[in-house]
Amino acid sequence: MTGSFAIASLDACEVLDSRGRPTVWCEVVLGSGARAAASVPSGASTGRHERHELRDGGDRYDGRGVRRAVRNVVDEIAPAVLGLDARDQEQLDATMLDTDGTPALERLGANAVLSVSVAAALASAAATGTPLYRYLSELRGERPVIPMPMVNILSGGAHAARALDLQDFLVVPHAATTFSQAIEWVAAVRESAVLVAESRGHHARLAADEGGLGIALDRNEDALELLTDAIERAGHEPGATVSIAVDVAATQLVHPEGYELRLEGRTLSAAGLLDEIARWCESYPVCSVEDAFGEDDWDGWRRASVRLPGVQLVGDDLFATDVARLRRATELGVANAVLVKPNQRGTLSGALEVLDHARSRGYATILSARSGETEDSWLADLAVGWGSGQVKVGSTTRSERTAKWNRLLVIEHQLGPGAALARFARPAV
Ligand code: 2PG
Ligand code: MG
Repeated sequence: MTGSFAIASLDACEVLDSRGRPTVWCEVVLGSGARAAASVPSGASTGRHERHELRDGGDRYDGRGVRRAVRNVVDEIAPAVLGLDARDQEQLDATMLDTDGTPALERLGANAVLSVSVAAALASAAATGTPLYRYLSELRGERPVIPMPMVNILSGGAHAARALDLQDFLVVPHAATTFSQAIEWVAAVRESAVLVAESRGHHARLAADEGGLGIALDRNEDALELLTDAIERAGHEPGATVSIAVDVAATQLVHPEGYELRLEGRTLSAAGLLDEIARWCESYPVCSVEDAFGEDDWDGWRRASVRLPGVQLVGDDLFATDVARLRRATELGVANAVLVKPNQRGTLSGALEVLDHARSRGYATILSARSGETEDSWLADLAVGWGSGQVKVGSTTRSERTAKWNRLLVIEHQLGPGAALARFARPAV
């Protein structure tokens, strides 16, 4: 039996992500002949604490080639993992970490390691004749649950040539009772956002890296106002059925004197930024704020956690999908939700460890794509199989985004009337 699940061969090559930059594709073949492939994503607003993404340097693709990472899969990882039982994800991932030998996967590259980690899980699922989401939920002995989507409508920051300082203005359709209804609501809000923006004289047809609208507004707050109006125009009561989530991505705003809002020509102290965010949360239907402070501003984070107890406070760069950083936060009472990005960590077992730790401490979990993605949809299966509760994939346009939403729509269809959509729970005050 083990023989048929034993890793028989690995193959890898360089493919392109949605920004036209190289990324790693890997195929795993098992003893039974079952095979599966996965390609890995890449961020733009990457945190300092993420595992290392190995790039070639040199002239090709402005130094962004991944031929070394590809070679590492074939020359270094393959000899170490051939013969291992692909169902034993922890052993496979631990073997790759050992083979690398550095804390941040600097030698082999987190991109190389993750491609094998994911393709092996997909191959194991294929060998058992089950889709990945079901394979993972059965391993956990839990029912598959469809995550509540958090969907990008307006983009700024590193994803939209800094049209706005804040990176993502998203919506959470929390009163939806099915996933398909949730997506339908969100798509209507996006359409409304275009109409509202155009009625105010803005050009609103340019899509940013994640498919969100890139609109040149005068103030960051104008995006909150526009989004609130768009929710209303789409037939919803802002805050009652659909609310706003913001990813400040504040690590990108860090300035020697605090946090710089370049669009508005002002620099705020950490206390000033917190006042501003608190005011936004009072004036607009904001239910979730991600990376309100920089990745190492533990004091700012602590103050925000005291001041905004009823808001979902999500750590992305702060945690970098690292369990030690999450543990520190849970001990200090910092944040109440964690963004889980498998490529920040480099392995599926590492990402699942963060998810489980967060859950055990009552933190919400949001499985997240990156701004550079491929047409792969394994993230959708992870979100359902691991029961992450929420998922963040970008906008409802661009194929690398719709690949994930469409996969979730198909999973919901296949689960039939029993398909459960996770509820968005506001943090208890
Ligand atoms: C984020 C992600 C996705 P990036 O900051 O949450 O929106 O962006 O992949 O560029 O880090
Ligand atoms: Mg983020």
